[in-house]
Amino acid sequence: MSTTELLVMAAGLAGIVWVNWYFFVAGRAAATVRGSEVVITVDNGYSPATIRARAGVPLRIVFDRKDDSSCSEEVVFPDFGVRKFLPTGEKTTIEITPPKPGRYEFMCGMAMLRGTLIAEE
Ligand SMILES: [Cu+2]
Repeated sequence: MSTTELLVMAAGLAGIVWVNWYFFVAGRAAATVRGSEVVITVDNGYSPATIRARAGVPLRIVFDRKDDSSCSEEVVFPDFGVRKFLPTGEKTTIEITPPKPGRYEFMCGMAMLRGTLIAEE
C-alpha cells in the first residue's frame, strides 16, 4: 500500500470516529434537570440531553437554539405528535404532559440529535 493510500485510510477512519463521538457521546454528556419548566440549549446537541419530570403534570420545555446547523432546526417528540421549528437565536416553548411514567425520546428532524424525557411517578 502506498503512503497516500494509508493517509487516505487514516483520514477516513478518523472521520468515522469523530462522527460517532459527535453524535453518540458528545450529545449525551449532560446533566439531569428537575422541575415543571426546563431550558434546553440547542447547540449541535441538546444540553441537558436528559430531563426528568412528573408524569401527569404539564411540562414546559424551552428550547434555546444557539446554532444555525440545519440538523437542529426541528425538534420532534414522536410520542406526543409534536414537531416544531426552532428559529436560531430564539427560545421556543413546547408544552407536553407525559401521560404515564416512562421514557419519551425527542430528537432533531433527522433523528441524529437525541434526548430523553424521563417521566416519574
Ligand atoms: Cu438532525
